[in-house]
Amino acid sequence: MKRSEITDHPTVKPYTSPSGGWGSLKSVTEKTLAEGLSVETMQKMVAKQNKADGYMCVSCAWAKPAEPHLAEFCENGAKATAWEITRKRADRDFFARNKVADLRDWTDHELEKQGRLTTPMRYDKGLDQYVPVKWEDAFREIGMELAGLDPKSVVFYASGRAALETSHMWGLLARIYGNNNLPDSSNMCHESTSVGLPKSIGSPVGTVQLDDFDACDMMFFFGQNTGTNSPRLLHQIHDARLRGVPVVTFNPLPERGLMRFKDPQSPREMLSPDEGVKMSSDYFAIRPGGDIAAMAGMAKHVLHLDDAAKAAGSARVLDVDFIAEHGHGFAEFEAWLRAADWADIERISGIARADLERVGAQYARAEAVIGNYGMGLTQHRHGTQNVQMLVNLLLMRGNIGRRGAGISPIRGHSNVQGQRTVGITEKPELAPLDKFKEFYRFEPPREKGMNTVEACRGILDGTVKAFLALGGNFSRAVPETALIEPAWMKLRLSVQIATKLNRNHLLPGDVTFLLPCLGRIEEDTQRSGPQHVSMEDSTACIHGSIGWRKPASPELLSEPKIVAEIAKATVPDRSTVPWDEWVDDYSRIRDALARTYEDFHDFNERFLVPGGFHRDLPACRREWNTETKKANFLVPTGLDVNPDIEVDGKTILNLLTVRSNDQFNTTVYGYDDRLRGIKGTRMVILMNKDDMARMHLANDDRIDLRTHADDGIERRVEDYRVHEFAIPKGAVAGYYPELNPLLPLWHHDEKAHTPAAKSIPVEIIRRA
Ligand SMILES: Nc1nc2c(c(=O)[nH]1)N[C@H]1C(S)=C(S)[C@@H](COP(=O)(O)OP(=O)(O)OC[C@H]3O[C@@H](n4cnc5c(=O)[nH]c(N)nc54)[C@H](O)[C@@H]3O)O[C@H]1N2
Ligand SMILES: Nc1nc2c(c(=O)[nH]1)N[C@H]1C(S)=C(S)[C@@H](COP(=O)(O)OP(=O)(O)OC[C@H]3O[C@@H](n4cnc5c(=O)[nH]c(N)nc54)[C@H](O)[C@@H]3O)O[C@H]1N2
Ligand SMILES: [Mo]
Repeated sequence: MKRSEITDHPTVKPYTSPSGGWGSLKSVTEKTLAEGLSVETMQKMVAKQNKADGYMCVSCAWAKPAEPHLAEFCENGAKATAWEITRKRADRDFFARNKVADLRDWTDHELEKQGRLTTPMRYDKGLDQYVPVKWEDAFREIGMELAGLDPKSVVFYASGRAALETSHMWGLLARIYGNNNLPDSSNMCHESTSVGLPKSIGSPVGTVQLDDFDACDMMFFFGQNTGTNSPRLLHQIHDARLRGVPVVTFNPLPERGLMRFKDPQSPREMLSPDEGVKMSSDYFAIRPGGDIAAMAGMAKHVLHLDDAAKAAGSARVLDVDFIAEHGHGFAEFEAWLRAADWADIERISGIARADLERVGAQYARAEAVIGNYGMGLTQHRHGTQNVQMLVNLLLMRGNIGRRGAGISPIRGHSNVQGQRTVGITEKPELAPLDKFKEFYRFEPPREKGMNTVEACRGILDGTVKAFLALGGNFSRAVPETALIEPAWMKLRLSVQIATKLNRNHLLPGDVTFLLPCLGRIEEDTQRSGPQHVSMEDSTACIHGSIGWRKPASPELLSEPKIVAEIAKATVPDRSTVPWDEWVDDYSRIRDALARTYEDFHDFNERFLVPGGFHRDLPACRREWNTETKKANFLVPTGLDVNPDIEVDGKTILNLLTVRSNDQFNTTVYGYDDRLRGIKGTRMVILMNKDDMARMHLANDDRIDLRTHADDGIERRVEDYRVHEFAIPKGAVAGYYPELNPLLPLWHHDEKAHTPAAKSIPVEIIRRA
């Protein structure tokens, strides 16, 4: 099998049907059947997903309601489930048949499509194959290897899926071993949120809960593709729209889910011939990177309306009481806004002043506003400032810590937020190290560990010697693929705990293990019986989850068991962590979490309550854990989020890398992006028709892309096809992770180090 990214007749046509609707049901059914699953299995999956007595969906982190719909799942949740519980297996025979070098030619889709990993494997250099290894031998050798390395040269990565219980153990393992090298997928994702929000409002996470969506009277969506990436949130938007709530969306691409939606759970909508509900009252095709400018325009208009109200002696438009009691830095922010030039705002955002004034006036009338956002804000050079500017806008009218209002970062992986809550962090000040010391009698390291960008640097310069991955596909998800991949193969030790085969597993170091684990949907039975695990959703609610599916192989171990065994082999007797007792009964890990984190008190009693329990966030009750003890208005350094990137919109264009409707991060389910009308390919670059005309390009013309950077490194991807699309002039879009070779490692948010995957300066080169 060879790389075959392009089918014979790929097509790109505008998609005019609503999201949800029949297209969604058809897509789910096809994917489920392809994984060899029966109708009964599918029914069981529907009955259990996101229910209090069932399992938490393995796809996105969106909130799970206390009173779920009968079918509390969505197109992509169902696909992710089918992908995990597939009947296909990448078993011993598969690895005996295939050399690793050959597998490196396969696509991401082909690799994962082989099915679930079944057997622990060790890489054999002589054979260039993975061969079965006994679990105990694997653990012993990993422990011996780690004992011989400087702890500072070892990385413990976590992708955001593993449960709170496993994450707690993973963080302890790293610290007992001797480092805080705990990068998380969050470093590539909402780190701009985790760094930005604490400075603004003293909370690292969003302040809204599900019932706020019932009480809001306006919503913003900045750079978040709800229909694909958190489809269950479409229900909240849909219901708000039926109540007449304005939803104002800023997105360079026409994302179908935020335009039209038919609720697959509403027979009336499904049977009606109309186009579904109009999801955004206004949809602005903002220029990528134009968000601070657009927000400044609206905020400027709020000031203008407030001036007029003051002059007329009528009720103020600014929430002056809130600003006086809770705000800090408003005067500087106001001065900055007044000085901002409308011509710059229009040019940088690509949105007309009249439009920004119109929605600004709408905002000024609304009493309870939610600011939703995703990667379109966080993955820029000024990602953190983007987030803080949205907070500024909300604070002007007291929209934080009030029912129906708040800041709403839409998180990615199903427990990515929770991992950060329980100590998966490279920043020592964010973990309760003193408690770890007291409870487990070891000396936790106090130096800062490596984040994702720093771990990549260490891999490139050879200072990182070992990489242990609790899930994920690190080498594929990070920037600079072409440099990272060969450097990875120089590692002394690579340990990958995974459910499915991916490209990172095919980059062996000297000593390499592939350790297959149970998925969350599977029964996890330990000495005390069937085990629950838990996770935190995007709205800071913590839920229990229990699997029901028979494990994909009798050889699989649970993630907590694997982590415990690595710990016992690596750091025996260096702490009093009761690894075995914890594995026997996960409720003891939850007791340990309850002791460690105040928010988790009575954890075992509360975590199975329908809807989960909410972590206590001071910002929600207007207590501000910031240095000023106030909610801070923070002045951006400029209107442009990528000021130092030379995108002239002529030869150098701004590439934004996005997800298709047929993928979960580096997991590629298929080659159709139904909601963007793309069929049969991922090797496509979407372009504005005027740019195409200017460059004399026609649909289906073949091109290469090259990064525009003067650092002496040639970054290039080859043989893409261009296609006309509704995208602003000067911008192009294509799919992650294939385009990651173009993303320089240094091109990241200046404060949070989130790779700036939405603003890569590129040149287009026509192929002969
Ligand atoms: N089915 C599915 N679900 C997923 C995932 C998946 O891959 N598949 N991934 C999960 C993860 S880990 C995450 S982090 C989330 C990601 O979910 P999103 O935050 O939706 O991330 P992206 O798909 O990268 O899309 C970002 C959106 O921002 C827009 N955008 C790009 N640049 C700009 C800009 O400068 N300004 C504005 N306003 N918009 C811009 C893009 O057009 C796109 O619609 O989804 C999670 N859920
Ligand atoms: N250019 C560009 N790059 C990006 C992004 C972008 O928008 N553009 N987005 C970034 C973002 S937001 C993120 S979050 C990262 C994602 O980075 P990662 O989280 O590292 O990547 P995933 O693709 O989610 O990982 C998929 C793999 O996880 C393993 N897996 C799945 N389920 C389980 C499980 O239950 N347990 C274990 N142990 N393993 C499991 C499977 O083997 C699967 O192959 O990528 C980032 N990279
Ligand atoms: Mo993410």
